[in-house]
Amino acid sequence: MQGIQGKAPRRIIVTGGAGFIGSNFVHWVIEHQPDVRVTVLDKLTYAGNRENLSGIPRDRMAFVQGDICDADLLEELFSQADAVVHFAAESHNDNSIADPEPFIRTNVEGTYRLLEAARKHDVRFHHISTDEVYGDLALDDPARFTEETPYRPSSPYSSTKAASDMLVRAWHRTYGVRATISNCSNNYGPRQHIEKFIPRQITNILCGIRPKLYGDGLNVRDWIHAEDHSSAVWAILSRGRLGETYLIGADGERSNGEVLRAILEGMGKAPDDFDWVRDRPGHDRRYAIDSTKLRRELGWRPCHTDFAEGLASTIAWYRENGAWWMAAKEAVEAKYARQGQ
Ligand code: NAD
Ligand code: TDX
Repeated sequence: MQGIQGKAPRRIIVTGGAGFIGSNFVHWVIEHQPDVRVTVLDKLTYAGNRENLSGIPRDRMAFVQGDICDADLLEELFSQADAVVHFAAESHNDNSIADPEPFIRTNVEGTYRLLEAARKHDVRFHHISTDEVYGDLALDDPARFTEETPYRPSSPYSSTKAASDMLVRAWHRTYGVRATISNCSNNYGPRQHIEKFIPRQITNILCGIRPKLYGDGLNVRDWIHAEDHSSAVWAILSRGRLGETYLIGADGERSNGEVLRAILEGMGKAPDDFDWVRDRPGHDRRYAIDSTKLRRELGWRPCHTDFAEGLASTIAWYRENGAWWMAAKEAVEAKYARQGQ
C-alpha cells in the first residue's frame, strides 16, 4: 500500500455534513482545526437538517444544498478543495429493507461520482463506512472485526456501503486516488435522527409511547460517541496512510436490551416498560470492532469512555431540543407501525 500523505488539508468538502455524524464532524473541525475551511455539500433529504450547522461562522463554513450524484456541481466544488470527507449516504437499515433504490443511487452511484471528481482534481478522499460491511458475529464468538475480516454484508444498506468501499479501493489502486477508508461501529450522541434505536426510544418515552425492542433484544451493537468518531476521522484524514482502511471503535459492546434498560432507568421508568416488536428481517446478531490499528498507528483514543454519562447527556439533549425532532415524530412512528415495529 502507498505511503504517508503530505500536510493536513485546509479546504475540505464534507458531504452529508447536515446529517447526524457529518454535522458532529463539522462542529469538531470548526472547534479543533482553526485553519480549516469547510464546504458542506448536502441534499437535505429527510435525514439532513440545516439547523444542525447553526452557530458556525460564515468565514469558516459554506453550505451548498446539492446532490452528490450531480457531476457538474462536483466539478465546481472539487476545483477549489484539497480534500473531501464523504459522509453522505442513505443510512438506515430498516428503510433499505422497505425500499433499496435510493441506497443504490446515493451510496453507490454517489460515491462513484465523488471518486471521479477527486480523480480529476487530485483531491484527497476519505470515505466514511461502517462495520456492517463485515456482516455479523455470533454472541459467543470471542472474535472482533479487524481490517482483515472478509466482507459479508447482510442488508441492502450494508451491501451498498460494501460496494462503495470497493469502488474507493479500486480508484486508489487503479487511478492513484489518494484515498483512505474508515469503518466505524454504531454512533450515538446529539442530532441523531429519531428513526435510529437510541433517539427513537428516548423520544418515545418523552412522548408517552412505550419503547420498542426488536426480536429477543439480545443483538449486540458496539457503541461509540459521535465526537470520538470525528476525532478518529481527523486523525486518519491528516495522518493516515494512503490506500489503508482503519476500523473505528471504542470497546462499547452492549445488547439492545441493556441499552434500552439504561435509557428506561435514566428516564425514571420501570425496566419492563417497553414493547417487544417484530424482528428486523436478516437482523445482524452482533458487531464488535478491534481498533488496535488506529490506536497503534495514529495514537487515537476515545474521550467518551463512560457510556452512562454519554447516554445521560444524549437524553438531556433530546429533552431540551423538542423543536428539533417533534415535527418528524408522528410520521416516523406511523411508518414503523405499518412495518409492525
Ligand atoms: P444521516 O442519515 O444522519 O445523514 C446522512 C446525510 O446525508 C443527510 O444530511 C442527508 O441529507 C445527506 N444525503 C443523503 N443523500 C444525499 C445525496 N444524494 N447527496 C447529498 N447529500 C445526501 O447519516 P449518519 O448516521 O450521520 O451517517 C453518516 C455516514 O456514516 C454514512 O455514510 C453512514 O453509512 C456512516 N456510518 C454511520 C454510523 C451510525 O451509527 N449512524 C456508523 C458507521 C458509519
Ligand atoms: O426501534 C428499534 N428497536 C430495536 O430493537 C430500532 C430502530 C432498532 N432496534 C435494534 C436494531 C439494531 O439491532 O437496535 C439496534 C440498532 O438499530 P439502528 O439504530 O437501526 O442501527 P443499526 O441497524 O445497528 O445501524 C447503525 O449502525 C451502523 C446505523 O444506522 C448505520 O448507519 C451504521 O452503519
